Amino acid sequence: MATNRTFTMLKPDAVEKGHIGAILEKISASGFRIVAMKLTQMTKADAEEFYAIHSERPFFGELVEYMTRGPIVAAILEKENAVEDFRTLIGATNPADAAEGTIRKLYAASIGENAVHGSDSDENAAIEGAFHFAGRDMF
Ligand code: IDP
Ligand code: MG
Repeated sequence: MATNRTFTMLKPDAVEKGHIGAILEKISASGFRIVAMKLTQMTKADAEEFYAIHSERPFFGELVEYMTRGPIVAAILEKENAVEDFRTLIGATNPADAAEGTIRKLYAASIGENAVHGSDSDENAAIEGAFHFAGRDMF
């Protein structure tokens, strides 16, 4: 079922570089409403669970290290067709392949440190949102 919601994280590199404001501005200007949002830091166990689907990939250790090294901004966003439209807004996983004007093209350094997460399905958007937020923190 389409929920019109997606889940995002502004990853540690984006926060370290001071890009929170610019990225949130772009998200708002693209028509997404913020349903929930917080500055938080994932533990190793959190990152291993969140990215469990990638646990057999060669970059898994590097990914967990990166995602836990500093605070992130976690948020749930609402818009018609949210999952697909947000993936379009962030661009390809590798910023070298990302379209002009996308968040990853503008703010990501590499395929590993790529500034922002976006859910890849409605089902995962719901799972990932619930991983970070309780119902009482969603508006
Ligand atoms: P996505 O974030 O665009 O959905 P996924 O393939 O789901 O991309 O990978 C999850 C995250 O793992 C990426 O956003 C990136 O941070 C990291 N990652 C993916 N591929 C590589 C790689 O080849 N080397 C290092 N890190 C990677
Ligand atoms: Mg993914």
